[in-house]
Amino acid sequence: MVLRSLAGTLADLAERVDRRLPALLPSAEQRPEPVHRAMLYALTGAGKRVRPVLTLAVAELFGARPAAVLDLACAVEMVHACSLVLDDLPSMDDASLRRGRPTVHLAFGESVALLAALALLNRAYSLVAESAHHLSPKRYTSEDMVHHLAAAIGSEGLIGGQALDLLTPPGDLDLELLEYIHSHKTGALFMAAGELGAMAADARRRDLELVARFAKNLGLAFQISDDLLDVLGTPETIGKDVHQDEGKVTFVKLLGVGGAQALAAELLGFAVDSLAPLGRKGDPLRALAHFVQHRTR
Ligand code: GRG
Repeated sequence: MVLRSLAGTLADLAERVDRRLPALLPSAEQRPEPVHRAMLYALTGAGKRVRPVLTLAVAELFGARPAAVLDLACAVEMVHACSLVLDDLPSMDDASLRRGRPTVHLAFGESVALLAALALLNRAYSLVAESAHHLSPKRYTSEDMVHHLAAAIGSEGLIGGQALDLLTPPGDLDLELLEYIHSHKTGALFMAAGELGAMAADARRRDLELVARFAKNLGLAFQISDDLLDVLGTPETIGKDVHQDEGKVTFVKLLGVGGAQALAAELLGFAVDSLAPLGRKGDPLRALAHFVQHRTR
């Protein structure tokens, strides 16, 4: 019952993000129309909004009002949307379906997809800078927040994880390297989402570390469940191509379905354990971990 009402709270936060996102983009009628339309297309549709919900839930936990942090959370979703557009390109995952619709490069062409992805990333940075300026937390500067995001996305973060995912010969991949790849490719943005929420709410440094630990384990578990859905899901349920990972080394390949499920559960256990100092205040984050454990899309 409690979990059900918390799930409702998370769904409300996701809806707020959904409603706000289009308003943060230039009008699709404005030049260059194809790029603006592609940005909107990439950002909307049936996304789960897990990362911005994490930002909002963390910020609220440390005393910020969701309305004050909404644009910051939307910036996190813009970075994620950018990464999906790039990841789907023929030179990367070569995917045809995303959120139940043709991928951005199939709908708008490859050059427009690239430009739209870069424009989303730029918009995200300007929103983080503006939000940080308006929120002006005492413990963190705007530069801290912008640098934090930049480091999470850069070659030692998300881009680094993606690069190794694409470039490592399958024979060289063991569990340690796979964990490195996914904790960067997926975990780094989860960490930044949580940490930016905590910084926006002026959380203490030790709370920032707690959030980072939670989000890192949540992000890695989320990626493992993504690998599992690639094997166990259908295009209708998950809204994207399945068996995309067939030629790749994944957690499911290395550990089997049962082993990957057990590892995801263990990581979510670590994530939830790290919330202990928060007591019941941490319940929305526990509900998020529960969502990741049981997600079917
Ligand atoms: C410069 C931001 C940037 C990226 C360049 C392409 C790239 C480097 C990185 C790809 C990172 C990536 C797409 C990782 C996969 C993470 C993942 C599990 C995606 C699926 O996320 P969901 O399930 O998707 O949250 P929805 O559609 O629900 O938002």
